[in-house]
Amino acid sequence: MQLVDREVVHSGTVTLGTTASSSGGFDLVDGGRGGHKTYDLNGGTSGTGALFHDADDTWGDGTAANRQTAAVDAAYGAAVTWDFYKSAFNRNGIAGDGRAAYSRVHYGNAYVNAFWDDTCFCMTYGDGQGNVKPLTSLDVAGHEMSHGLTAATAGLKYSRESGGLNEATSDIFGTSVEFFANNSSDVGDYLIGEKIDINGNGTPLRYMDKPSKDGKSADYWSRNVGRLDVHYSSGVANHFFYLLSEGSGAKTVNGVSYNSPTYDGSTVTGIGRAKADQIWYRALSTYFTSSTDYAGARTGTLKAASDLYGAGSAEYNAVAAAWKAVNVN
Ligand SMILES: [Ca+2]
Ligand SMILES: [Ca+2]
Ligand SMILES: [Zn+2]
Repeated sequence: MQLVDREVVHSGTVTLGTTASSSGGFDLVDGGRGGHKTYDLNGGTSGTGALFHDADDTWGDGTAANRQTAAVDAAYGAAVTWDFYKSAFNRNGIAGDGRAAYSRVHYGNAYVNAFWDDTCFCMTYGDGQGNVKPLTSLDVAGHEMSHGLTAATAGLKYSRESGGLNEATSDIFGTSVEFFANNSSDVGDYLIGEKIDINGNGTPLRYMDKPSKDGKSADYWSRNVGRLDVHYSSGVANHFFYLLSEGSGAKTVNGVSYNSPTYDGSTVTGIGRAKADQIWYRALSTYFTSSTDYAGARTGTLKAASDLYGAGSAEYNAVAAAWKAVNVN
């Protein structure tokens, strides 16, 4: 495994693992993290295309015009996600078995999405509008790969309230991956997709402090929230996670300003993202099932907080307060 600086589109210059090739040069294979491989689909939509290879082990140049650039973004996203799961949860990879996923970039033509596929246990990225805005930012990578984590644990069904919880789990851990990276070119924030400019006007895809800022997501639970698209019903849990981590009201984190409201006007005091991550992960991996809804998520996270910090602990009480603040009782 080599450790060399590489230029990536969204994350500046980073250090990653590559592997010397038997035929000379280097392959984009991360031997330190299960042997994760990154492939060039070159506009294709199936198979694995070609493994990225480079003569001198300096990859990409920070522009989308260089086709290695999105590849190192993808490899970096996979590496940081791997390291975050290991560091935060002592989990060995997405499935917890030490097996690496693989990543594919340059999928299709001007494809404006990225997706995880459990069948291939692989991650795929499009190049975005005009093939110049690859969807390879860190939070998107962490989001998509965390769908693999959910599939390997709770298996939350991708519809109605369980689907909202599935989507929120990906936003939660995608965000935590971004904070964990501690990368000054893409600081940690409670916004989703702020680097990929998918709306074309510089706004992020989603906001965790007040999800309705996107014009579509729910801030609070209501009886019909499960009828929303799962990317909008997720708002309730994203808002819960923000409140549990940072608390209600105005706050600036890493230079980004937030102002998180509560359903009942209550004040919530945060316990920090690290503890909120532990509670969510334990609930996801121990108590949530395929059919867990918001009421079940409340019960599961309270049990998790009780296991980790004690019933009646400040953390346990904060979980209860944060759910109440998003109208889950
Ligand atoms: Ca960021
Ligand atoms: Ca973000
Ligand atoms: Zn998703």
